[in-house]
Amino acid sequence: MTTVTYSVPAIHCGHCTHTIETEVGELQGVQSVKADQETRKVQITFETPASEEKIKALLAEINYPAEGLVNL
Ligand SMILES: [Cu+2]
Repeated sequence: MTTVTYSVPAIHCGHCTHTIETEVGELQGVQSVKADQETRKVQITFETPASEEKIKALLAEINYPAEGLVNL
């Protein structure tokens, strides 16, 4: 299991966080998604077959591109 936190500047309201949590949550292998409106960060816990590549591709596809990995 891997947990990553991405910076997603396109987040601006609760609708955005809901969309991200729903869409990324549907990706096979994703265990949890927490999008934060205040910090504009998304924390995702996943295992195979999900991967950082797939998650980033999906975020870009739904117009919430990840701008960078946040090191915790
Ligand atoms: Cu929004």
